[in-house]
Amino acid sequence: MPTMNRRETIGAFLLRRLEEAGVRHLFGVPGDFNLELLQQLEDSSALKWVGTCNELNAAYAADGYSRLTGLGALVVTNAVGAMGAINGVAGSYSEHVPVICICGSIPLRSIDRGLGMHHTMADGTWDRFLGAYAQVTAAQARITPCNAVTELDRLILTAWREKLPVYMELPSDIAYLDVEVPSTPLMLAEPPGDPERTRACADAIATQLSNAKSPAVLVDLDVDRFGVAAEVMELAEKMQLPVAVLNTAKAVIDETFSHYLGVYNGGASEPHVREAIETSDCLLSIGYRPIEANSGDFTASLPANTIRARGHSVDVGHDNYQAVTLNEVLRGVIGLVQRAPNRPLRKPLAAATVDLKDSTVKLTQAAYWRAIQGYIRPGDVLLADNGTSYAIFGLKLPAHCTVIGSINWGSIGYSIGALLGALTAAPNRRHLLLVGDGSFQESAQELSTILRHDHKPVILLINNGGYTIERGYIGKSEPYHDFANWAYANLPRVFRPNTTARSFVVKTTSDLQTALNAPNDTLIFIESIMDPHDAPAPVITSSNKGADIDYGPRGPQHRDNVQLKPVT
Ligand SMILES: Cc1ncc(C[n+]2csc(CCOP(=O)(O)OP(=O)(O)O)c2C)c(N)n1
Ligand SMILES: [Mg+2]
Repeated sequence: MPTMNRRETIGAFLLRRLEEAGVRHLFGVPGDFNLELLQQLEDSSALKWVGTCNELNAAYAADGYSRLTGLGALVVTNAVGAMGAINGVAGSYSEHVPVICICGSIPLRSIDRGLGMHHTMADGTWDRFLGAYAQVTAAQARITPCNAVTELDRLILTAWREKLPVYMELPSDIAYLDVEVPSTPLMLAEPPGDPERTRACADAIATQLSNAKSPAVLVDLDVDRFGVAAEVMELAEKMQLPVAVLNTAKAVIDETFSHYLGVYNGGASEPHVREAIETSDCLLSIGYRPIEANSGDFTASLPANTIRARGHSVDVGHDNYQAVTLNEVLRGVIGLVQRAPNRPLRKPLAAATVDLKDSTVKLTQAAYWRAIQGYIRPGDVLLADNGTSYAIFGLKLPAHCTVIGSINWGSIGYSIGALLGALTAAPNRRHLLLVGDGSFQESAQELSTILRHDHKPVILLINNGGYTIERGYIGKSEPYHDFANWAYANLPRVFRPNTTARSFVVKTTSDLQTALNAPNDTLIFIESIMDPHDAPAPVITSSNKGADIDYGPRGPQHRDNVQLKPVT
C-alpha cells in the first residue's frame, strides 16, 4: 500500500505520533527551549500538559503513568531540565518502563554557527547531554528537519517495543518547520516473530512442561511490561501450574488467582513457595532478573531445568531462540499443551484482620500493617516507596490490585511523582501511597500538583523521625539517619490553602482506625507517628543482611549494637 504523505510541522507531527501511541498527557517543566513545542501543544489541545514542580518528579510521573497506560512522556529543557530528570529516566530503564524524554534543546542555528548559549557548558560543546542519556536510554537522537520523520518513529517504537526509555533533543528552532510526513498513523506492534523459531520454541517449552512432574512458573516484572499476565494465567489454569512472582512483580499475577502461590524470595520465601520453585523439575521463568533485594540476598536457587523466557528471546536447555515474542510463544504453548486434570492447589491465605476499635495503645509497625492489610480494597493502585513501607510486599492483596514500586532502582521519593502519573492515568481508581518521611522529603512538593488537579489519593506516611530502614545497616542511633521533623499533615493546606483534603495525625491504633474510616471523597493524608527503632522484621533482617553484602567481613556492622535488629 503506498504511503500517503502530508505536510505538517515537526512539533505537530511529534504530538500526533505521541497521541497515536496512546500518550494523552505530558509531564514536565517549561523552559525557553521547549516553549515552542508547548505552544503547539496548547494550540492543538490533543494532549494535556501536567506541569510538575521539577524535572525529576516529571520523570517519576511519566514512569507512573506508563505503568498503567503502557507509555509515558515528559518534556524538559536543555541540560538543566534533562540532568534533573536523568535519575528518574535511568530508573525507568532499570524497571523496564517505556518513557519518552523530550528535551527542548539549543537551536540548530547556534550549533551551525558556533554560538554559545545558556544551559550549556559555555565551551562550544552541545553533545554532552545526548552522551549522558546514551547511558540510560535505549535510543537517543537530536531531531533535525532531515531525520524527523524516521527518528521520531524509531524512538517511539523502540521505547514501546523494548519497554525502555528513549531520549530526544528537539532544537528550539525546528518545531515550527513544515516537513513531509506520513498521513498513516503509527502502529504500535511487536515485530512478528520468526514463525519457525516461534513454533519450535513453543514446542520445546510445551514438551518440557508436559513431561515434568512438578512444573511451575516464576514471574518477574516483564510479564507486566510485555502485557502477558493473562497468558501466564491461562497457561497455569490449563496445566494446573503453580505461579510465584518475585517481589519486583508483586500483584502482576492476581493474588486471588487459584494457582497463585506467593512471592518467591529465596530463603526469605514462605516455605511452600520456596519448595515449589526450587524443587520443580521444570520451571518456566519469565523475565527473571535477580538482585539481592528480590532473591533473598542471593539465596534464590532456581532448579537446573529452568526455562528462561525474556521479552524477545528464550533459553530452553541448550537452545536459544531469537526472533520470538513472549506473547506469541505463550499463545503457542497454551495451544499445544493438554488440559491437566484438576489437582488440589493451595488456596491463598486469608487476609489478616485486626480489630483496632477502642485501642488507645501507641501505634506500632505491626498494628499499622495489619490495619493497612484490612484497608486495601479490590482494584486499588498501591504505590510503595523504599523504607519500612516495603512491608507492603508481605501483604496479601485482593483482586485486581496494581503495585507500583521500584525495587531494582530504588530511588527514594519516586513514589510521590509516580503517584501523580498514576492518578493522571487512572483517576477513577483508588490510589494508596505508602511512604516514609525520608522518602517524602525528597519530592514532597509534587503533592501540590496532586492537589491542584483535584486527585483523591490516600497518602499513608510513616513519620518515624528518620531513615529507619537504613538503621538496620549501621548507625542505628547515629545523627546521619535523622532529619528535620515536618508537620506533614499540614502540607495539603500549605500547598493548596482552600483544600478539602482531610488530614490526620495518628499516634494510636484507634486514631488510625478513625483515619481509615474517612470517606474517599477527597484527598486523605494520614501521618502515622511511630518509633524510629520500630520496623517490620523482614525489612530489618534484609537491611542486616544487606550490610554484610555491602561492607563485607571487615565492615563496621560488626561493631557492638550498631544495627537495628528485628524484635524476636
Ligand atoms: C535517591 C536516594 N537517596 C538515598 C537512598 C538511600 N535510602 C534508601 S532507603 C532510605 C531511607 C528511607 O527512609 P524513610 O522514607 O523515612 O523510610 P523508613 O524506613 O524510615 O520508614 C534511604 C536514605 C535511596 N534509596 N535513594
Ligand atoms: Mg522514616
